[in-house]
Amino acid sequence: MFPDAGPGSPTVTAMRARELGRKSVVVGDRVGLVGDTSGAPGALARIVRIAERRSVLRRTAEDDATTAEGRLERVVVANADQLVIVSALADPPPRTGFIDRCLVAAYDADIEPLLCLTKADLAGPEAVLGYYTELELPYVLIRPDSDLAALRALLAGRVSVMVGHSGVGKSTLVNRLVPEADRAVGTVSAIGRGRHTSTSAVALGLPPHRDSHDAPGWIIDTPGVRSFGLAHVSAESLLHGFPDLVEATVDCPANCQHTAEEADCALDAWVAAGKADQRRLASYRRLLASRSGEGDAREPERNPGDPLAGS
Ligand SMILES: Nc1nc2c(ncn2[C@@H]2O[C@H](COP(=O)(O)OP(=O)(O)OP(=O)(O)O)[C@@H](O)[C@H]2O)c(=O)[nH]1
Ligand SMILES: [Mg+2]
Repeated sequence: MFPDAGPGSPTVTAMRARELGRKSVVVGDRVGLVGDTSGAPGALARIVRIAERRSVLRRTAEDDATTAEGRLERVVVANADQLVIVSALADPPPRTGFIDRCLVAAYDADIEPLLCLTKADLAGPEAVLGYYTELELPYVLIRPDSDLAALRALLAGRVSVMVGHSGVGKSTLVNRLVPEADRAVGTVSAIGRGRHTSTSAVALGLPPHRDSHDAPGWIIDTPGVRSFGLAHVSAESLLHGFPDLVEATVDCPANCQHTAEEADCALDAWVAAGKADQRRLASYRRLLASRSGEGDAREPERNPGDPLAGS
């Protein structure tokens, strides 16, 4: 009932059938259709079933699950294999706190992360990559004139979703990957904030990859987000976004909360011994704190040490 849309298959217009009740259909869902699926002009099909989701990428408006905003949970996309975390190296500046949040969301949803650093023509990647040295985080560097071979190879045959702040170049990249995509591209204002050019998530079929006989895969462009709320992720699961720290916690006392107030938390010794970056531990603890409403709600994804941090 959920066959793959092969190359050349028609684009079908479909409505959600009433029997789906309150279940909503999100980008990436595989659905069962009835009615006119010919794709002919004016043809309308109905979505009568949603297949079980292989993965669900969620985010909340805020981190604090005790507030109404915090509980407002959005499904970003279903069935993604790969989370492409798009961060510009300048204009707007990279925020490792934001990237850390995306990593938590990816590991929590069992989706593989890929760091995509755009605007490499404007600034070097050293500061960002230095922060992630301890992680085996795959990354690609993008500049306007770079050939996209490395990225294309990583996207081939998979469903990838791009997330990132507004103005980092997600739609620009999608247009390069899928020339007929024709996604609107914005200008970045002087203060480095885009104006949220894209307003909805759209999945686009990738062109076939020369080294792969699998289905070519999909890339999903999403609207820019200001922050990536994690109220839906338990305190325990937050740690999974920090594979460079997780090993240390086997030496923690039982029920250790890993906060700075825990006198015997093994994470401090781990960092002191040079096994992980102190800034990563600080970022993890900042996430822990923001769950209980103690964090800085204004700029939740800014870490000290980021360009412009503290300004
Ligand atoms: N210098 C430089 N500019 C780039 C690069 N990639 C994108 N841009 C510019 O950045 C601006 C924003 O690009 P978009 O593709 O609209 O950004 P977006 O991430 O889709 O933004 P939203 O849709 O608002 O989330 C445009 O003016 C692009 O031309 C790059 O690699 N280098
Ligand atoms: Mg866009």
